[in-house]
Amino acid sequence: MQRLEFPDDFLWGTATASYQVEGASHEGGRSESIWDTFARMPGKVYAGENGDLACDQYHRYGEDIGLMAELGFQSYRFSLAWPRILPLGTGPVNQEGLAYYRNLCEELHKHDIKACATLYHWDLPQCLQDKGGWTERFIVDAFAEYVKACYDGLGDLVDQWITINEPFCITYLGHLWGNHAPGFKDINFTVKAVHHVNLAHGVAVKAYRETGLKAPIGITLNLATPRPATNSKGDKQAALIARAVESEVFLYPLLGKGYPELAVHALGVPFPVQPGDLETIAEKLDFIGVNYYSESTVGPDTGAPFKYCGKPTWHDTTDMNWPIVPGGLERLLTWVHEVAPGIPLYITENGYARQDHIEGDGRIHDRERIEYLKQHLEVCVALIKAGVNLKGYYAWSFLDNFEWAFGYTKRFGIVYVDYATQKRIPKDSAYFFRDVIAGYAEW
Ligand code: IFM
Repeated sequence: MQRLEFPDDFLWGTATASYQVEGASHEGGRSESIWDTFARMPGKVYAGENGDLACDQYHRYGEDIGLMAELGFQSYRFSLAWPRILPLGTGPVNQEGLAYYRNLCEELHKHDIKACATLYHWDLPQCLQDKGGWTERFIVDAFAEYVKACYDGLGDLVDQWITINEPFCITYLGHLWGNHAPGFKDINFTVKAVHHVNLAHGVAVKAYRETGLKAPIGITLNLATPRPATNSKGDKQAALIARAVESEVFLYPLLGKGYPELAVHALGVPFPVQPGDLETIAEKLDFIGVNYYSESTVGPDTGAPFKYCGKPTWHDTTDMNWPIVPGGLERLLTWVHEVAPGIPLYITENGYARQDHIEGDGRIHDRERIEYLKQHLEVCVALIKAGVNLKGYYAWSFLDNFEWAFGYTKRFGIVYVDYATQKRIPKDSAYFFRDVIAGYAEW
């Protein structure tokens, strides 16, 4: 018999993000974000889908939170939409937007669920993008103004703050590969965006400390420690470059280690660092959130932009085509634990995309997702035993939702959403979590 045993104070949560679930994109005084714009561009999002309605959580948060409570979740990680709180990007606060999040937090507390708010999960106000967005330094001051409005308006209700979700996606997917908003393909933009996102995080933490609020504040990184295909020198070097370019450019400055030489060399463009920036980025963190889904395998490629490329592997894949590698979570968190000793860690996302269908009995028997979750939770238990300071786990996602460029085709939820009716149906994996959280997880 296998048994999942977690410390009593381990925090069990589930996560979503504003543009992916809220809908009400033209209600409550919200202005347009870069994802509204991007979704309208032909060919950018599957079948021209968008987040206008999404899961309609804006109107259904009561029902959603009730369901979270029935399943026993202790924390809900959601994100605040910048265009809902400061529709002009900076300047006047939209009280209706703030009220929505105050109501959401109060509803969570009514059910004894903590509110974990991510300040930025990719929905930049379009009016700020029109001035250059993350590629221009003014964005850091704009972000400072926005986060201040959030601390002032919600500081008494938020139990855990996350400054920014997945800087890698904001910068590389949005500014280099072009498959996320704003859709650029420019290495100069990318390198500037990396530095401005890092700096915005630091400024947000600094401003938070000045408020005197006490809830913990951290960041969520989708770190990757790609593995070398073989033990050859070339493959090992490719893996080191990949880790430097994809992860260390975010993690190292946070830890006061500056930008790694290997990445600066591979990117070929200097970071626009000004005096004092590196100190600001390294403001003390209360925790690091790590999102983990998969691990890639790499080798050298002289023709590729950063001289490495992905290699095929034998692993089964999810509906995202992402290899299922639970051992990668162990390698990744062991590395983070080594470079950031003592800092509490949370898995702020982990999950499985699957072609779910309502079956004859009206339920969703998502066995593969449960298998994936079991394997990753077993790794968490092993990591904690090995001394890694892992304090909690957030399942991605609570609901099926708008999966960015894939539209609604990819279902990550532990709760199924029938988009035609907005009916929520907990999948078997939701009941699996209920059992794990209640301490019954054995098989
Ligand atoms: O849906 C996304 C989420 O917004 C950020 N992390 C990865 C998830 C799955 O792709």
